[in-house]
Amino acid sequence: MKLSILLTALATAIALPASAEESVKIGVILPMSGPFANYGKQIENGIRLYMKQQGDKVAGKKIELLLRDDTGPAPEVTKRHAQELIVKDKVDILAGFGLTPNGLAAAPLATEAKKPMIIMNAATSIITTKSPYIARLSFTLPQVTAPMATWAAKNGIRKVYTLVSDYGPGHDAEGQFKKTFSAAGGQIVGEVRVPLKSPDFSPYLQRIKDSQPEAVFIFLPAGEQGVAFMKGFVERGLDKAGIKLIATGDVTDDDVIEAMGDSALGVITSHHYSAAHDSALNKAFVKGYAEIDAKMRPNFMAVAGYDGMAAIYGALKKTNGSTDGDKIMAALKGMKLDSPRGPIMIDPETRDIVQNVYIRRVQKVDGKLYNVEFDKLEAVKDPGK
Ligand code: VNL
Repeated sequence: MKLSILLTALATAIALPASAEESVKIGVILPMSGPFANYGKQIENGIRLYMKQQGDKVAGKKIELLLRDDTGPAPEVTKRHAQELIVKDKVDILAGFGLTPNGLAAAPLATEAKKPMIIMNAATSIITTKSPYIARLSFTLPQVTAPMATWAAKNGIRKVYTLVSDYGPGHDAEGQFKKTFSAAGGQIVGEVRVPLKSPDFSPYLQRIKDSQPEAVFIFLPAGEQGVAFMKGFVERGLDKAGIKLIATGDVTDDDVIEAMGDSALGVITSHHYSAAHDSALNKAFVKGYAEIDAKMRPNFMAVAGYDGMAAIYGALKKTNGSTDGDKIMAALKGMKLDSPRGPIMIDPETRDIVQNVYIRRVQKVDGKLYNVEFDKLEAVKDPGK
């Protein structure tokens, strides 16, 4: 009798650690060094904030993050990390992907291994079509560009020059702007694509000024490039020449807007997230974020990291902890979440995000620069599909 009790106790003692160690491994690939390092950090902070608020256990399993640095636009580095995470580390889910070329590079591996792949930034429309295991919790360039083109046409702007970064998201932005703006009666008076790596804006700015458009529409990947463009725009007197600057919110993103200084005041952009978004959920998000990282203000990438985790947690709850790729994808399709940016949904057909897009103006709030939302389009799907 005593022995059997002892044996039972012993068995329980042995079994417990084993079941407690059952985990869901998430391989997160992000730019943690190089020119986009801040953005990897933004996404990582968003992920960590969600886990801090919700705990690191879902459906009885422990969530384990394996973070890898892709160093910036480097598809071959991403591919190597994805391969190792799948084969060696045996991750259940891939996540992250700040840049389009990196997201595209990992897509075939997700398909082959049947691993869900949660996109937390990369925003070229086509990405979600590259694997049935991809779901996107960030945005697409056509999704945020079309509202900007519509707003411009409605507000009396007739002649626009476009300048975009010469890769996937830039091509998407240029194409969608042209399409929507022309359909609304606007005219494209010039267009230029600038290199993804360290563009020098001076010659382009001069050409734009000479062609006297009413506005210039730009897409540049979030970061230093927007700051450089804005500086040149003012230095070369394009603002004084009466040329308006309109853009997707990548350019005036919360991470760099303060570095732009007053030259950014009045710039109109369209995007899905601003740290100034007026909702209780966002106020809690911004406050929680400051406790994770006091040096940074959360931007659109932070919110995508946060929502990406919310989607993963939600899916695991629905599958009762099963990490089967097909079951997770089925759970993600049609999922609705309340995000700090507003209501979001994963389109069951495309696995891409459906969300509000806001029109914002750069203004000072308590002495700091913010994108203040003043108009919105509700439940916008990616028009690029
Ligand atoms: C991408 C799109 C990158 C938007 C960005 O910043 C951005 C991308 C780094 O898909 O590569 O603002």
